[in-house]
Amino acid sequence: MGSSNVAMVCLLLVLCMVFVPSLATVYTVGDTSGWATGVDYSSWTKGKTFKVGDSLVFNYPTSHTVDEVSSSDYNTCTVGNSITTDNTGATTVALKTAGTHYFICGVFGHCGNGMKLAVKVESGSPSSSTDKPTTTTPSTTTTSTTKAPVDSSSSWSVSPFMAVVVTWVALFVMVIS
Ligand SMILES: [Cu+2]
Repeated sequence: MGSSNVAMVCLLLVLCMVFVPSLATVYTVGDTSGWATGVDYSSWTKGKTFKVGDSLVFNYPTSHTVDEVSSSDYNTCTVGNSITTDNTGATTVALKTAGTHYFICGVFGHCGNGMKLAVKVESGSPSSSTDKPTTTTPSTTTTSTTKAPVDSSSSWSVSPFMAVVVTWVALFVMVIS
């Protein structure tokens, strides 16, 4: 019985390791519509809870940009004062600080046609402190670019699969011990 208890403890530890990183959510802005004119991003954010450690993925043709701006520039659709800007077509923005973050397209007229996104980020950390100690700099957000568009479901589909594999391995260990 002693060895099966050890196996059970190992199982629980590994399950924790598998599930904890998946609590940080990757949101694909606009889902299949992506980052484009004519999309209502205020209804896209409705019902979603954004937390520090989550990230946003913007997918768009390179005729658009992703600019983080101040609340006043967001409200007035003022381009040219952006805090960060990117136009690679696939922009990942890590939400590192609580508060509301504002994004618009920097192409004149596009913000007025709907390309404006306000995301209210809650401080309730997705227990990101327990995984990799990512010595976070106190900057607002960092903009990194990824070549391949990241699917919003990717962070959720991998971990449960790993959990199933790990569970079977642990059960196997318990049976043979
Ligand atoms: Cu645009």
